[in-house]
Amino acid sequence: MDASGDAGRDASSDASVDADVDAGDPGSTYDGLCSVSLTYRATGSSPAVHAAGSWNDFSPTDDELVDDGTGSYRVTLELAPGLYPYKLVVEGDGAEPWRLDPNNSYRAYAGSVENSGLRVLDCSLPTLVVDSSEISRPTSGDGRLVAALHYDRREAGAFGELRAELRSADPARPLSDAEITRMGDSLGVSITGLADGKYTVALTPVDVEGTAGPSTLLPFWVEASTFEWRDALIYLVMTDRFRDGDLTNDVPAVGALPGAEFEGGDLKGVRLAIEEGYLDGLGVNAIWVTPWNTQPAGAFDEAGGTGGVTGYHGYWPTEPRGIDPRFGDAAALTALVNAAHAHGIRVLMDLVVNHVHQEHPYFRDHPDWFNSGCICGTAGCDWTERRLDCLFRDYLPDVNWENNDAGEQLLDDAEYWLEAYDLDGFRVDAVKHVVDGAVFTRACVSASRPRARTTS
Ligand SMILES: [Ca+2]
Ligand SMILES: [Ca+2]
Repeated sequence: MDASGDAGRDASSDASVDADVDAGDPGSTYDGLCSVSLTYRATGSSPAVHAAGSWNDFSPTDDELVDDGTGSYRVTLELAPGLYPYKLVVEGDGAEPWRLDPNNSYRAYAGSVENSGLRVLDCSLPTLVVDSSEISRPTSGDGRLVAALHYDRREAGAFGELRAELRSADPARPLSDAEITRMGDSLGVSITGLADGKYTVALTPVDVEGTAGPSTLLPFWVEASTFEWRDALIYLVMTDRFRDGDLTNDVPAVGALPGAEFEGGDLKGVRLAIEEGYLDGLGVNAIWVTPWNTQPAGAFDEAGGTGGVTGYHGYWPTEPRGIDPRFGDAAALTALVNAAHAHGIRVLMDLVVNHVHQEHPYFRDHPDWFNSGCICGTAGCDWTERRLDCLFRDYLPDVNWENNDAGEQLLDDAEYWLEAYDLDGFRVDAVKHVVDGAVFTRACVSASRPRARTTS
């Protein structure tokens, strides 16, 4: 997924399921429920349309979407913040009545049934909505961001303080008074004179009662020519085998098969190569880095049963948000990303979402988040027929993406990595084995919920 451009477009297409602005008296009347609207567009017929979801026990008659006379149907619901699987029940146009909401790409499951996912945000928190944003670079050294936003208070108090900062490879700095224009609930951002590189404007609204809302992030690049992912030259970096930049984190062999030990390559080695110009010298403008997640200490049987393999490749995560010390640490990853950005190189994280290693806390604490399928490729367990629930190995529990709690947690973790390390996107591992790849990708993008992202 693209961490910037596509996410912004997808978020806006989901506007129909965002909580509505409530014109009532804010704060004092908040009852724990937030209004949220569903819309449906009918063409060529006038069906009866209802919303059937977990909030009404999937009743096909309780919540009717009303036609405004032009074929635009709408219902406004009052729901507690959370995620609700639902379908639209459209009767009278000749097609199967129960259907996914064509206006909403997000998915949630009820049992093993795929549904649309209605995400109701916490409307007691103040939020900012991005109305527009534009990047320009009239000359080298004068990159500019101009953005317009507005304060959306819903059940929060009136607009109080605004926290605004510019993040880049340099230490973050607050935006100056000259860079922010406030008029009522409207907000303008105008930054000029930026050198080439990657930046993120982070805006956090605080209401008059002192409650801070979610930060709105505007990541953007200032660069001489517009970057297009479809034209990118992406280099796959196998970190452990690329370059050993830090001898102090090397570990002794654990008795694995030849070629299956950790060999010492690390994040620092990748950074050094970038700083020397090795990658941009090849014309590379994006790197896909094998997973840096914490891996098990020892070796585990490989598929042929002839010996052990370590997690040198990185695809056996044992922690949701940890970096393996054999690859480096948080400072090493931050330094790598900063160096890449300084060389005009995007960084893709290799996101492992199909499975975890059996030592992972999610498997220990939430066994219900995992499939109890067969081992892929064994008798009666075809790699394709059982692609969704088979286990690669018996020590690699397979995540059940039909469990909404599991899916939401893995998406939260993905978002954490993206924001904590200013990454530019993901390469999603083993997509074939995770519900529908397209659905997952859309869900991942849509998950960039209140922290709206725009522009690239
Ligand atoms: Ca090393
Ligand atoms: Ca799977």
